Amino acid sequence: MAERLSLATIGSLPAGALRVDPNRLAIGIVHLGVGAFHRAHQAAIVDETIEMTGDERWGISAVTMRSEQVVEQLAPQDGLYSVTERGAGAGPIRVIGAIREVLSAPREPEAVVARLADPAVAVVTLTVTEKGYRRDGRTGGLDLSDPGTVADLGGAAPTTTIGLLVRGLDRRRTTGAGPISVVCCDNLPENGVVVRRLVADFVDALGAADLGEWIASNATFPSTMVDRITPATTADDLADVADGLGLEDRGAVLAEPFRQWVVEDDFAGARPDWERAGVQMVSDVLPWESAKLRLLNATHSLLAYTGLALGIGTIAEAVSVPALRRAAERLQRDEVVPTLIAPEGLDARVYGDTILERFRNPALGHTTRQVGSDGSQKLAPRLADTITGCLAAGRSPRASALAVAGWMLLVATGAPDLSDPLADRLSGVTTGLSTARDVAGALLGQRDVFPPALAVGEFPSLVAEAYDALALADTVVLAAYLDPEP
Ligand code: CS2
Repeated sequence: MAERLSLATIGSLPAGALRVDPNRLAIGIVHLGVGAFHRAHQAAIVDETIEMTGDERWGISAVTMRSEQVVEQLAPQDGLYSVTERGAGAGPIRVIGAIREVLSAPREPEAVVARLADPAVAVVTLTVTEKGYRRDGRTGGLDLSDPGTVADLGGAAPTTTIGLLVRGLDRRRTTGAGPISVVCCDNLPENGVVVRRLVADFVDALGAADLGEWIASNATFPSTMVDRITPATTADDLADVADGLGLEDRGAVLAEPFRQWVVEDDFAGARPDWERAGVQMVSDVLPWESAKLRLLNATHSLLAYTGLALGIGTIAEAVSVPALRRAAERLQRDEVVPTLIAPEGLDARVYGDTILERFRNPALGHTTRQVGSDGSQKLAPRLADTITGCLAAGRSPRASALAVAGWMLLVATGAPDLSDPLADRLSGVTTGLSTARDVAGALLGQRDVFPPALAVGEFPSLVAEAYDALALADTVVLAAYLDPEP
């Protein structure tokens, strides 16, 4: 068994794998939600920025919000881990030195609050996934009935993302730690606006007017679009990485070579000179976020759910089935592109094609099950604007309906390992319903999952039609559903 990667063993890394000196970095960023995506995206970009600029203020304090596994992976390695690119254009393996501390929010909330209030910290980034925000699906605001939020509001040691963040902001206020920028990196439209609102809801519920005022003048919430396909690391991947590195790396992540980060340039204090690592700093991120969510993530969900219905294991396999590829193209070209306000200079159709090309990357092994998780949280942000846009323009959103129907099929058949925070309640909603029409109506009527506009008019019958087609798990039937005889 190879020795483990850590500060003590960096001397035996392949030449050039570690590009920054971890020992020299101060902590200037707190990251909440240190999963594989953060490691492959923001942390890797910060590492590269430090390399390019020599600005050593921006080491990361990486906080896990739930899983202790991340601590076991990274703490014995002094925060070091590697990123391996897979697919055409892959660069050499890189060891990331930017993570300088690993904290566990459930175990040491006070240490996290103290770090959030560190005057040297000027940026907080977040990847806690859609469900980590504990929103009320009906209003988009904070779900004030969520037990974790209720406990945090009551003054318990904070366990929720927003509770923890607000505690940290309050500590900054009382200690005069200075301004801070809160940078959401989750796949939600206008993600900065969302987090600002959730923070405001929490502060309102506390009745803390002083804190609200302090936040309004000392904190900003830039929106961002983040993109890099990062499948969960497997045991085989770990063995490959150990071979390449000559050291065991239990925190290793694998990703496609492509990556993109578009950030609204609205910072309250200092920030890394991210431009130097290719980050796009812009005044309006919304068109970038919408294009990415509606073209990439929505198509991902469509391929995941139709793929799962056909028993297909990976996104790369799904996109090479002609009927599913047709569905993906139809979603992009006939439903998203005509209803999207694309960022200036971006040809949305070409962008869609490059996304499908990325999905075809056979080296990623990105599973349909991983992308299909948490559908109740993902579908509306990815598809609702496309569906309502098509309906308003007299277009029939057949491919969008297929994505929704694919998720419903999983819910209604009680797919045993479907990971979704609402799985139990939603499969209960469909118990005893015998027709696709009933299932579609019952699930589209869930106000915390879908907006009301999807439960009326043509859409429920389209979803029912898609559901029946998909339930047969026959690509000929699917093709006929997508392109019905006039
Ligand atoms: C995927 C995303 O799992 C999912 O829901 O659609 O994680 C996707 O891979 C990333 O957003 C790509 O940037």
